[in-house]
Amino acid sequence: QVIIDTDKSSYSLRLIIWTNVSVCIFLPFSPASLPKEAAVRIISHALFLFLRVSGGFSETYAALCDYNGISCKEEVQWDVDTIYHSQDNREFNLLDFSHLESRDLAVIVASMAYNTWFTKLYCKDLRIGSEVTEQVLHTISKSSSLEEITLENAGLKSDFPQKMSAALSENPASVIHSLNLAHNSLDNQGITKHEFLLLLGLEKLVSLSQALCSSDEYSNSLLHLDLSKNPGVLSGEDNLYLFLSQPNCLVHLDLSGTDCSVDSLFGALLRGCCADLSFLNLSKNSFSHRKVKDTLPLFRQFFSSAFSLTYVSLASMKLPPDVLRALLTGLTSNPHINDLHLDISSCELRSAGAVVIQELFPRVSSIATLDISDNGLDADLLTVLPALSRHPSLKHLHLGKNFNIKNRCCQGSLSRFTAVIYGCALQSLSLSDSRLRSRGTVLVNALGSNTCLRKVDLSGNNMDNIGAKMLSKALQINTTLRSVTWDRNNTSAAGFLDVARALEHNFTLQYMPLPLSDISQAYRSAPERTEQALTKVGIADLINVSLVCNRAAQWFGGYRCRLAVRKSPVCVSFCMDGWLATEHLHFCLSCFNAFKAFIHQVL
Ligand SMILES: *[C@@H]1O[C@H](CO)[C@@H](O)[C@H](O)[C@H]1NC(C)=O
Ligand SMILES: *[C@@H]1O[C@H](CO)[C@@H](O)[C@H](O)[C@H]1NC(C)=O
Ligand SMILES: *[C@@H]1O[C@H](CO)[C@@H](O)[C@H](O)[C@H]1NC(C)=O
Ligand SMILES: *[C@@H]1O[C@H](CO)[C@@H](O)[C@H](O)[C@H]1NC(C)=O
Ligand SMILES: CC(=O)N[C@H]1CO[C@H](CO)[C@@H](O)[C@@H]1O
Ligand SMILES: CC(=O)N[C@H]1CO[C@H](CO)[C@@H](O)[C@@H]1O
Repeated sequence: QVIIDTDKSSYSLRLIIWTNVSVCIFLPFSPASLPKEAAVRIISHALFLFLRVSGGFSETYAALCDYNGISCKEEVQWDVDTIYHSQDNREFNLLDFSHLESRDLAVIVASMAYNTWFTKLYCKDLRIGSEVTEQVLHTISKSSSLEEITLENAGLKSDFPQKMSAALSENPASVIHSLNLAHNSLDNQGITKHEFLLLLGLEKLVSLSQALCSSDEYSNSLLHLDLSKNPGVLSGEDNLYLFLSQPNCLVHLDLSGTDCSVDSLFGALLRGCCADLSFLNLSKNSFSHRKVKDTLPLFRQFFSSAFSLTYVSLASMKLPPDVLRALLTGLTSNPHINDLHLDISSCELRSAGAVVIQELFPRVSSIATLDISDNGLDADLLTVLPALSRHPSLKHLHLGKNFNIKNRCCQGSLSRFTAVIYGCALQSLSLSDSRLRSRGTVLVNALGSNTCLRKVDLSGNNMDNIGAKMLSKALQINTTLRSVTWDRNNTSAAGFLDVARALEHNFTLQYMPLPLSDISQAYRSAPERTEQALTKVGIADLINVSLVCNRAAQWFGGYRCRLAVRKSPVCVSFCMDGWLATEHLHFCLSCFNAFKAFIHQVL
């Protein structure tokens, strides 16, 4: 969802990003009465966004130049399109353009923020001004492709590391794993280089213990420690425990996937991290069964005394029932926190865990979001259910992949399930990937009369067209639902027509992500009817948008496509350039229809 602000009003568009290359845009409003000037601004913004996510560097660059009122340097586009692409070069070297002005460099760097081609940004012995630095930070806060950044001897100011760490924390999708800021005289102030390595969770940490314990400065300044997905990084690193057990101001600790034994950590956390720690991700590790009994009291004590926790993940590890008991007991007696997001998905809880939840969960009022998906609850769901429904503050529940119930017992239990779960005050519910099949229809049907749920995820349930029909009925009765996710349900054109009809009569639903997987399958077997359904959901026909695709075998064995929009006298003429896998082409055509409709309405 993208909100576009113009002088007078704001418009929201739905952008659906697909395979990094194509984007569908849906308009939930009718822009018929817009003044032309506003219309042009909206469309150029939309196209601009469209281009930015499309990976087409030179078009993004052109649009940005235009937007900033500077002339666009053709040599930049030519270099990128011709030299970089033909040599399969993904390292952008600012030195190639060092003769340009600072403003030009800033726009070039800004064009990389949403670009998916370049993975490296290189600059050495070139002093970059604040304009460029600012765009580097912006790009860092947005890019999900940049992996390596070299800004060596670039005249960076001493506050750069702090700003960079802020930019990084805004960008959960960042994949930066290498950073070279040598020769910038940054070390005297603020965060040091070692700390940077820690922030980035570098694969090859030089020496964690050395970095952490070399001085006191870390305990006074380190806020964010992310060592995730580095199996073995903690082996022999007793110094980490030492660091954690001293008073510190750590807010964010991610040790997921580090092979650490979770139970041995809590003694340290209890001593040093109770005050500030808010985010704790320990997923994909394990409990060492040998020691677990001894450490349970520490574990419980930590959860009863932590002051600031908002997110805890112990997902994807076998959680013994005693540990679950200690966790919930601890949280129950913690008066400091509320609104906690607890992720204990894929913890193999099964029957034993279900009993603990039934007994203790209703009293853990600090939890607002609970993920207990994929825990083999199955037949024990009905044990767990009353505990969930009696819970005073639970708002968001992820319960999918727990419905492997034998068919004959199932219909009854699902209706009971439905009655209970819809009876409570949940705002969002995810039942994705539960293979509910036709038995899920009772659940979908009941959505119509539910009055609390605002968001529901029913994807991956193979509910077929009958499920889609139920959904359409539920949507036609006014409900509080704002968002429905429906995909991977083996829905064909007939099912989509039902849903489309319902959406014509909806009054409350605001968001339904395009069911890409079902639609592309439906498209293959019945393109016309599928398009018809898509058209009903607000996609009209339009003349003047062209999508030209050339077979270009060397590019990923797919098509090289160019989207052009031309309309005089307004003269919008932007292009999207991208690579499309063969099997995606058909579906993309319908995406483009949506895009066309948007343009048609606006211009
Ligand atoms: C916690 O870590 C796991 C594994 O690294 C990751 O998949 C998950 O997204 C993390 N949680 C958050 C909220 O970042
Ligand atoms: C839904 O709400 C709209 C607008 O409030 C109303 O016109 C319509 O009759 C309602 N439909 C049903 C089935 O309640
Ligand atoms: C999908 O639905 C079709 C009928 O619409 C049915 O023949 C087919 O078996 C279904 N596929 C699966 C995987 O359930
Ligand atoms: C559509 O675009 C083409 C150029 O691609 C142009 O020649 C033609 O006049 C346009 N048609 C309309 C109706 O605007
Ligand atoms: C067309 C499609 O994606 N169907 C999926 C529906 O959901 C099941 C899982 O419940 C998948 O296995 C199917 O592939
Ligand atoms: C007929 C009707 O009310 N349709 C609405 C369905 O929901 C979308 C998104 O909020 C609205 O734009 C439609 O007007």
